[in-house]
Amino acid sequence: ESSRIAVSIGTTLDRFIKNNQDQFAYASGELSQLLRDIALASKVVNREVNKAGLIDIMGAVGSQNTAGDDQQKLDVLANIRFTRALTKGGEAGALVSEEMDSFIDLSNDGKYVIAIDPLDGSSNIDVNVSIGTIFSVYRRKSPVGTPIQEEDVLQTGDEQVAAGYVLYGSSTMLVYTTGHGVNGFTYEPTLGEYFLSHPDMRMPMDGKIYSVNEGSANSFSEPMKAYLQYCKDQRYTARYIGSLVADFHRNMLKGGIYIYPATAKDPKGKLRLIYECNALAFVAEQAGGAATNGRERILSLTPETLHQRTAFYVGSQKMVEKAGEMEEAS
Ligand code: AHM
Ligand code: MG
Repeated sequence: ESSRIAVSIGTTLDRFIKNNQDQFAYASGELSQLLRDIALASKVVNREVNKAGLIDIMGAVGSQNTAGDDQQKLDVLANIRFTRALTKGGEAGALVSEEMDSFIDLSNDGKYVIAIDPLDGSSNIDVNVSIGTIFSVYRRKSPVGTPIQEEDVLQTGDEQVAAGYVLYGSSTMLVYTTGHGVNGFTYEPTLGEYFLSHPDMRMPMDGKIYSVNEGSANSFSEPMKAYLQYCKDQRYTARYIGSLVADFHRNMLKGGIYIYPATAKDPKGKLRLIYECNALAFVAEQAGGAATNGRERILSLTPETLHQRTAFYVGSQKMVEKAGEMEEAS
């Protein structure tokens, strides 16, 4: 516990990052700058998200992203904002994004690799429901100044040096970890600052909320169906926004489990390991929660491709364990 980050309330994100910089494994200041860049881009995206209902930036632009989903204009904008913010500083050597087929090699001396879903939950944009940004930071493995290799962009989640998310909700929040616990910051729009609002976040060990798209239940595995029945027998509460960051965040605060299992449509699960699951798995574990693919820890999985999908079970430790036990027993 002594390795936990030092916190004091009334602290801006900038000050917090500065105060805790020496906790980072490689305290060169570059990781701090990356976190500041992400925070700044999220403020710009937040502004666009808030304006989305007012001006005509909504709707598909006619392109599809790699996963074949309709790409909304706001997704494109968010991708541009984050890409710009992360390429300018020189700290990032490569970028992986949900919105881009392959990774970007920034051919610079950047020591870090960033994986990002700039705007997740895109089906919720048009209907004014919460959406989020998810990010992971890795150290690059190949020497700086040489071309980015697969080993740089296909790292296991355990190798993340920082990860987090931004939730564009009733308030905008930035939640992140550098491997020393999890801290949450709430955006004050009139001041344009994030303030530490949720120091040292802990996910309840157990909970009573389950978040699954039960409309697909007919195509779930037998153990998964059995787990859903178990949730009902326990009289758990069903909550599903369909926006991963928002569902995750609620369950982190209240105790619960989010599951996106294998389905007939997505036999390997829908969510992407590198830029959706790993970051939330890191945050969950750092907050005392757990994340698996039903059987194995998400953070121990070795990705084979950039846009690889995985089944995702994340949330309160006891709930993730229970769902896993039922899976194992099958
Ligand atoms: P996206 O990356 O295309 O936005 O899809 C990811 C989203 C998650 O935010 C959410 O948890 C899930 O897809 C919902 O999927 P479904 O509509 O199949 O329940
Ligand atoms: Mg996504």
